[in-house]
Amino acid sequence: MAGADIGLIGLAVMGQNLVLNMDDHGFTVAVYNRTTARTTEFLDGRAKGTKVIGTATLEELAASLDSPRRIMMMVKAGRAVDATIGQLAPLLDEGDIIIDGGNSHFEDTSRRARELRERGLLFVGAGISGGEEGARRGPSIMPGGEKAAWPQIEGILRAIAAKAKDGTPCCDWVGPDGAGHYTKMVHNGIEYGDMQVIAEAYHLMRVGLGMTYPEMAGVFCDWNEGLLDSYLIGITADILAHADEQGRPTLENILDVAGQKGTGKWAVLSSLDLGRPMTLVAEAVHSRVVSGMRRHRIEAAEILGAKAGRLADAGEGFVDAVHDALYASKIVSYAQGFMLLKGAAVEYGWDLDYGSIARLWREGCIIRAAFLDDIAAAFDRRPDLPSLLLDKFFIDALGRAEAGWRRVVTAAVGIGIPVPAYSSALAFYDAYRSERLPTNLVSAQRDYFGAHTYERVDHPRGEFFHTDWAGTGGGAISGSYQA
Ligand code: 2AM
Repeated sequence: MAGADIGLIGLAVMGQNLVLNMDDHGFTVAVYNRTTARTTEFLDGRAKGTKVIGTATLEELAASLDSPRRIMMMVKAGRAVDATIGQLAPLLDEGDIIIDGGNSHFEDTSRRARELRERGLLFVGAGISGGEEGARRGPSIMPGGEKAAWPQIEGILRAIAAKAKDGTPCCDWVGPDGAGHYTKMVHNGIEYGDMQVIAEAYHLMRVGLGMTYPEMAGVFCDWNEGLLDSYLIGITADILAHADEQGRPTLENILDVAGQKGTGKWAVLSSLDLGRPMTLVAEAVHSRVVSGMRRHRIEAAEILGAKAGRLADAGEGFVDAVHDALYASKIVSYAQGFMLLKGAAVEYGWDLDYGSIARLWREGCIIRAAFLDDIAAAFDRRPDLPSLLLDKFFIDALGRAEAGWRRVVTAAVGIGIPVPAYSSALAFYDAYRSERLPTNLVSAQRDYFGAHTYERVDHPRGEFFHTDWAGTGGGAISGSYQA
């Protein structure tokens, strides 16, 4: 029964939608699911009338595929991926390709690529973003791993991917090992940040300015026509405009507790591991954590008194200032995201093309935005750009936004509206461009209590000094000078 172009394992909604998307593009897909009833249901239901081939065993799936076999897995991240690979690999031949399209941790992907390479199989970890709708109509796809697989899978993956306005598929080879899943993880972290900067704007408008829902929806509609043009701003306008059966804003019915699946947290953990600042995304993750402490918040509001008040002196142009605060914070967040990618490239020896990564996110995924063209252009101008904050376009953009950004953070602090993303982004911006930070004191403290030594402003880097701070002597560090 040879002849299928690709096999797909795992028929939850994402898997089903990718199969239908591949079928739309003329590919014959053989499918398998651990629970056969789900396969039957799919074939009799959504896949009825398509060319999709059902298989009841992995042996049958392997037998249905042309050589080299191409098999995409869309199973639950974690143990299920290893279990499936364990059963599948013995049924495959040298040069066959396994693509993990799930939300696997990049370190797992790197390990699996290594293990399968030893068995002569080509493993690809592909980050896929865009949710169920993206999977069906065209997601952003970030494949990485065994590059020898790319020519064999490029045609299918680029066909099913979203297309940017210029027609380019939002799918390109990212890099070796877990680079594809890493990029997806950074995407998800940035997504957390984008959502938080929007939530802060909503908070300021609703509480600080006392705006109505239709007014706020109008603002987001306007913003979506300009620099902030993006999927998340667009859906926020829709959400704010939505009314329930009684005509009340639907958003007012929704509990202020936001869940998370963990990829934002992974990005922040990696940023800490690699020593790269990802402060805005960290604030976004923490904001969700704080949102989950609802009982505490209710009790604290009673005991401590809710603080958030109305902006008395919002004055002219405050909404425009919120726009600028959001935009500037978003620039900082993306600058941090790309710094993290650079950190990973150094740490893991990946040669990443940052302009290309920005282009992958232009359509299909949750963070899709006009803004990504500006980022791609910045890396085109200078591929080794140390930070987006040093590109002319963003220097000018931040320069224009800065006054409004400071005004909003100051006002929010004044009336007790938390703006952790705007304020941490501003703190980062100010620290990043400070030639002299107060960290000389931190170094002195470390040397005082732990004889950790310090470097001096008037000596070359790499020379270490120690001071006998308390005049008690001792504590000399070998290889360091006594100063
Ligand atoms: P199931 O329908 O048999 O549960 C998302 O949960 C997808 O991952 C489903 O297709 C699910 O199959 C599959 N899945 C979860 N755990 C699995 C495992 N240990 N082995 C194989 N498939 C698994």
